[in-house]
Amino acid sequence: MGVTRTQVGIIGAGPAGLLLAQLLDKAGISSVVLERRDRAYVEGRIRAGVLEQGTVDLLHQAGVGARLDREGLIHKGIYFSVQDRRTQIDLEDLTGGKHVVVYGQTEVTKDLIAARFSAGGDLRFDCEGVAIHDVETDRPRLTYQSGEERHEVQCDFIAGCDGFHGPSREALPASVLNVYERVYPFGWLGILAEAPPVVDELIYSRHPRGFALYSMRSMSVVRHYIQCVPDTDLEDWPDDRIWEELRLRLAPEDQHLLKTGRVFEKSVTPMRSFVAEPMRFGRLFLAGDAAHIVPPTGAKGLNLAAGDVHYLSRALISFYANNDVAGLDGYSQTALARVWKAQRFSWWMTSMLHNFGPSQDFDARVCEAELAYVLSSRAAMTSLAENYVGLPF
Ligand code: FAS
Ligand code: PHB
Repeated sequence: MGVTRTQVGIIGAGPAGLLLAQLLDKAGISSVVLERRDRAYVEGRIRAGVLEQGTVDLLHQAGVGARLDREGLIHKGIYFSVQDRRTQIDLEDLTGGKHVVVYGQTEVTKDLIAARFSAGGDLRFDCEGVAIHDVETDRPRLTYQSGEERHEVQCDFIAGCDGFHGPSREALPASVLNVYERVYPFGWLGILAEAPPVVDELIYSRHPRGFALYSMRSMSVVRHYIQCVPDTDLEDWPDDRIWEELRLRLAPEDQHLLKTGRVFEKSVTPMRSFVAEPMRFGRLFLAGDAAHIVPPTGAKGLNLAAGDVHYLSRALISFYANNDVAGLDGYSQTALARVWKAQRFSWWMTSMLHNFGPSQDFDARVCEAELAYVLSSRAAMTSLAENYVGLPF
């Protein structure tokens, strides 16, 4: 059995686990990151695209802001397309100068992995059967299998950054764990394609045919989504049908702006709102999708993971520097306060912009009225803008 001793054992090499390891390393705190999949899989996953300023700042603190500054696209606003009219929500004007940066999560992950290795970080891929032990003691452990060999990581703390399907949330006893969930009656069919964006910023479209989002990864690669049934079979959606649906869900005067191109990624994402409480049990701390999932309508998933890591890294640094446990003891409450605000915003954006089907006529009318009010009121648009650019940590 290979045994490693470290200060923080981290499960998962997604944005949460990698960013935590990098921030701890900058503070001289050792960690081991155990990732189930291989590096190519992790670096190949297509996910989020919009970074809040707080996330950008954290990536700079972690020493991975250079390519982000070079290649990230600063977006000063977003568009809503409703009832055949496109309206700009000027984020910078409404929030006193704040904006978002469009930079794919895939690139964030690649930058963080490269930084971990160049710092000599202990980042391990292909770790099978990661198991969590003794979190109610001051000597928690992780075990896993790699090929024929068993390994053990002895640590002071464990960070469960293993996403929605990982083992860490299950390590909380049923008597302690509270779960809050809402599953939506639709999903998003997303494509990545070699084509120019429709316009210079994102378009969120509420349309009788269903929601659509026109996003991008660069000025030559687009990331578009259409609302679809949750169990959509991609076989039913050849590229031409997707492009036609994307065209139809734009305002008539914008439809000619949609340029098609080679589709090189196609996937369906289910929609749910999910929170697990508490986010700490003994020496185990949950961060990111391991603790919460938001519908991507508010572009919050990746940014919430960064927010958790902000709080957890500060708490761990304060513990090792000053033997101060206040941050650790307050972590769950502090992180959840921000998680629930983002849950509310993501649920509100999702409810307002999606078509819930004929059985929801009253709700549909209320959502249409809500959207009409938002687009006619500076106060309402300001509230949307300050949530979209990210609430303060
Ligand atoms: P992640 O899921 O990214 O990472 C968890 C890691 O843990 C993975 O690498 C996994 O392989 C590993 N792991 C799991 N089980 C393990 C085990 N037993 N042992 C070791 N490792 C294990 N958010 C947005 O803001 N905008 C979007 O458009 C958007 N689109 C999304 C599309 C999809 C298909 C999905 C699934 C999510 C999307 N999200 C989006 C949310 C997404 O970006 C997450 O919020 C983000 O990946 C959270 O990062 P982590 O918490 O690190 O979890
Ligand atoms: C994306 O570009 O993937 C994206 C952008 C904004 C969202 C969701 C996804 O709200």
